[in-house]
Amino acid sequence: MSSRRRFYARPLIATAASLVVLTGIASAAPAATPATPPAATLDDTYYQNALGKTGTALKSSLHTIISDQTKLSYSQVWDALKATDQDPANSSNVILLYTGRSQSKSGNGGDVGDWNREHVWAKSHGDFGTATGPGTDIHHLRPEDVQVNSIRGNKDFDNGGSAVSGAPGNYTDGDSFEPRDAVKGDVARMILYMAVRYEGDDAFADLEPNDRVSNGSAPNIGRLSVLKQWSQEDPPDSFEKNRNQVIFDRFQHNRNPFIDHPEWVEAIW
Ligand SMILES: [Ca+2]
Ligand SMILES: [Ca+2]
Ligand SMILES: [Ca+2]
Repeated sequence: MSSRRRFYARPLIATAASLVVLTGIASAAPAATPATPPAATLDDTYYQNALGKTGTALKSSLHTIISDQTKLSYSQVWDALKATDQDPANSSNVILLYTGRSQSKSGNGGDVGDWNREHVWAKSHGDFGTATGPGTDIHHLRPEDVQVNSIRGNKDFDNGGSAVSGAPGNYTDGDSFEPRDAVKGDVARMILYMAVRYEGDDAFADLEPNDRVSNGSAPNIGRLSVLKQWSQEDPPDSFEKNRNQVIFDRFQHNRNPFIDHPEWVEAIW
């Protein structure tokens, strides 16, 4: 028994010794390490046709790139938002856009205290409703408290107003809504994504930002100058970037270019 153990032990010791020697050789001669090909970046692949462009040429190129997507039904949006907006600190919850509240994924619905599906590009601006299309595009759909969603309504975005009850840091007046600082840039980049994605070449209106409030049912959302400022002040963070990646990997297979390249806001507008 003891001789067998020695028999099997010897090769193990020899192997360990060889590894030490090999490690020494590998570190002395880097060429011996198998070469890892550099990972292709999004610029090499997804955005390659947009690079180097600006203005309307960039917008047109991005429109073509991001229009290649899977489209969800409005009922599929519920489950998608449970993944895209999951609380990084609690996988049972989602984070609500304006309130910032972490709330149970299962607390969705239409009653007071529930969360529902906020259209950041208000669906009456261009009257696209909840048919599969802009109304179900989760790049601009976010979980929000039912009552706060109702207070935002279809208002354009601008600075100013009175504090919104139940949503610290948000303000509103008769014609506009100002989200809390942490999501100001997110809101801007969602609006600008919609402007590039929807150009009137499908069954829906050409959505475009302008510098007004009170756009009503026109396919416009303001105010562009304020949204540009918000995008600068609140650059993409890990939550927003992760959300873009989850949409790309698991749901729509398209991206929000302004999260990947915030400088393209100024390059187009
Ligand atoms: Ca206002
Ligand atoms: Ca943010
Ligand atoms: Ca457009």
